[in-house]
Order: sequence, then structure tokens, then C-alpha cells
Amino acid sequence: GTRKKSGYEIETLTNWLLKQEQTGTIDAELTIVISSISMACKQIASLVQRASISNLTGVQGAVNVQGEDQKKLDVVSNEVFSSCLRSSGRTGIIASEEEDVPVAVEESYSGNYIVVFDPLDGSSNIDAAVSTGSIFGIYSPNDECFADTEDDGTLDSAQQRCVVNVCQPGNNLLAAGYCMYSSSVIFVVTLGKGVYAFTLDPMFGEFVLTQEKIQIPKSGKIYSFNEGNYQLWDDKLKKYMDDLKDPGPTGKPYSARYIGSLVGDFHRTLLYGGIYGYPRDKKSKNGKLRLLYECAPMSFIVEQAGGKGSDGEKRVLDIEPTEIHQRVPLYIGSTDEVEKLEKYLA
Ligand code: AHM
Ligand code: MG
Repeated sequence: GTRKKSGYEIETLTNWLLKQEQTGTIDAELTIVISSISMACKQIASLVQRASISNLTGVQGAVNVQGEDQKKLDVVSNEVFSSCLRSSGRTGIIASEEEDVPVAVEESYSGNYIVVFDPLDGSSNIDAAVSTGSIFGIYSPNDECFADTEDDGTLDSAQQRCVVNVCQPGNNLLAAGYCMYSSSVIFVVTLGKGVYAFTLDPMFGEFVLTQEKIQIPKSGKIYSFNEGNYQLWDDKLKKYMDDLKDPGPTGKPYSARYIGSLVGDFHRTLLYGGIYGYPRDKKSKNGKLRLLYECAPMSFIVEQAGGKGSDGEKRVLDIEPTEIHQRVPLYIGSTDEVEKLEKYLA
């Protein structure tokens, strides 16, 4: 629940991370990786806030590997994230929504951890100053696969090694989190022992612990889907949606909330309960969201808060990725709501 603080008693993210290290939840290297991610998020927060003043709105003119127009801020945020991780000296491989392939960090700087991230998710919202966010997940090297991969010194095999190490199921995540750039800047993280939220104190320039051991409500009457795609959906899903709106003479219909920014829509779902969905449809066979750096980290967080993340049939965290930018349908939120949806789709 919410922790009421009084007087001068505050806990910064930095302090909290050091405590996690002292009690053995994470090692010193991982502490540094997460701390450098939080630095990147602070920088991105200030870029997002000043975007229309410093001419950072609009498109860059390039298209990323997934055929999406890159916004100027997508590109800048990716650079900020990558350079924070590189200079931490504790990251071996990074994979980003905005890069075609995962990249190994130059050896002299590199450490072990593998970081997957979407530096600025929901960037279609930027020009209207609506919520966006960054999402990340952290893995250890996949040692078995390392051993299997013959390194003959060519770039291709080095690259192959990166892909093999990045393509791990969400079950292997050591830590995951997101930062939401909204009316406040909120950094949410799990190390596999509950979910913690920190709010950026703009006066102080530090993330301050504001919620600990967050639990998502078991059910909640808010749904968050892009219903513009309704006609493209499967009949079973249409029936589910129709029933949410038509609860019979006694009940109250569900409320709709959709920002079009996964981090914002997810954060609200985490706190208020309900369900967020990005289904497959006739045009997008696997939905829109990416398994590695969107669906898996969010699923780890929601499970740590007592909720569920599903592709409609199975746990997202059990899915073995075969490609970096692989997409999967996502249904995430309160346990009762996700289970109800799975019954309709079965
Ligand atoms: P992006 O990574 O290119 O920003 O796309 C991901 C975003 C999510 O934040 C959001 O949930 C979804 O796309 C919205 O998609 P749509 O506009 O199709 O509803
Ligand atoms: Mg994204």
C-alpha cells in the first residue's frame, strides 16, 4: 500500500538499491546497471518535458527496422539509454526497439548483464504532451547457449551470440521496470521480490520511494483496448468485449480508458485494477507489442504484484522468443479479469 512519510524521512532509489545489495537480493554489478538506467530515465524525462521548447517534436525522417517512423525523441532517447548503459561498464549486450539487432558493448567497457529496452514507448503521444514511458528488462548471460555457439571471430558469429543471449524467456528476468513520463515521473521496478514505485522529486532531482510491495486489485472494472480495431478481431474477443459493456439489468458496465501508451495504460491498471489488451487481429497476426522489451518485462512486474500476463492462452513469461522483435498478443492486469478473458478465448 501507499507509504505515508512524515518529516524528513525519505528513501531515495539510490539508497534503496544499496540496501538491496547489502541484503543480497542483487549484486553490485546489477545495482550499477539499474542505477544507470534510472539516470537515463531522468535525462529522458527532461528531454520529454522540454521537447516542444527545444525543437525535439516531430519525426526524424528515418524508419526503424519494424517499418515505424522514428520520432526525433525516439532516436535521442535510444542514444541516452545506450550510452548510460555502456558507460556503466556493467552491461555486456543491449537490445533496443530502435536498433535492428542487439549489440555487444565494446569489450574494454563491458560487463555481464544483458539489458533489453524500449527507450521511449508510446512516442505517438509526445507532440501532444501526453504520457510516454521507457521499459526495460535485465537478464544474465545464457551460459549454456554461450557454450554451444562456436565463435570463429567473425562479426556474424559474435552477432549470433548476442541474439542467442538476448532471446531468453521472461522467466529468466532478474529485474524489470519502467519509467512513466506523466504529470509525475514514476520509476517502477521489481527485482523479483515485489514491486516498488519511486517518484522523481523535481526539486531534489532524485527518485523517492512512494509505494512499496504494490498489489494489483484482484479484479477491476476498467478495460483498456484499442477498440478501433474491433471489426478486425476474432469473434470470441468481440463477444467478450460486448459482454463487458452489457452486464445485464443489475450490473454496471465496465469503463473504457485508453491512452495508447503502454506504460501509462499499464500503470493505471496496476494501481486501479482491470485489464489492458493488445489482441491479434486480421491485419496484425501477432498483435503489435513486442515480447522481449514490452510484454515480458510488464508481465514480470504484474506477476510480482499478484496479477497475470497472458497471450490469451498461456503465460507470457513462458514464451521462448525466437526473434528479437517478435510480437505477441498481450492481455495483462487483474487475475480475475485476465482469467475471464482466457475463458472467452478458449
Ligand atoms: P511504440 O513502441 O512504437 O510506441 O508502440 C507501442 C505503443 C504502446 O505504447 C501502445 O500500447 C500501443 O502502441 C498503442 O497502439 P495503437 O495506436 O495501435 O492502439
Ligand atoms: Mg514500444
